[in-house]
Amino acid sequence: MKPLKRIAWMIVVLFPLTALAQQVHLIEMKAEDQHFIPETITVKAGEVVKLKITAKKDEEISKEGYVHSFAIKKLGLEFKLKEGPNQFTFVAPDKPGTYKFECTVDCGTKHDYMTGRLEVE
Ligand SMILES: [Cu+2]
Repeated sequence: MKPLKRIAWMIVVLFPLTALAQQVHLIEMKAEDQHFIPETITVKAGEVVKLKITAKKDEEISKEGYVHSFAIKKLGLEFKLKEGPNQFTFVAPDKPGTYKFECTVDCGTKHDYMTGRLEVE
C-alpha cells in the first residue's frame, strides 16, 4: 500500500472506529436474588450502551436454560440471561425519560418484583 493510500485508509476507517469505541457506555450489573443490582441505571439519549450482566440462578430455570432476563418492553428489548456473565449492546432511546426494565423469565416467587429503571438524560 502506498504511503498516501495508507494514511487515507487510517483516516477513513480507523479514526471513526476509534471514535465509536470511545462512545460506548459500559454498565456492569448483577441479576441475583430476583433483583437487579443496581436497580437504576442512567444513560445519555442516543448513546451506545454495552451491558455486562452477571446472572445467578435463583429458584427456577427456564427450559431453554435461562435464569433471568433484562427486558425493556417499551423499547422492544429482551435479553435472556444464562448463569454467569452475559453481554449485550443497545442504543439508548433519543427521548429522555424513565424506562422500566424487568425480568421476563419466571425465576421464582419474587419474580414479579424483579424490575428497575433506565433513566435517559
Ligand atoms: Cu424473573
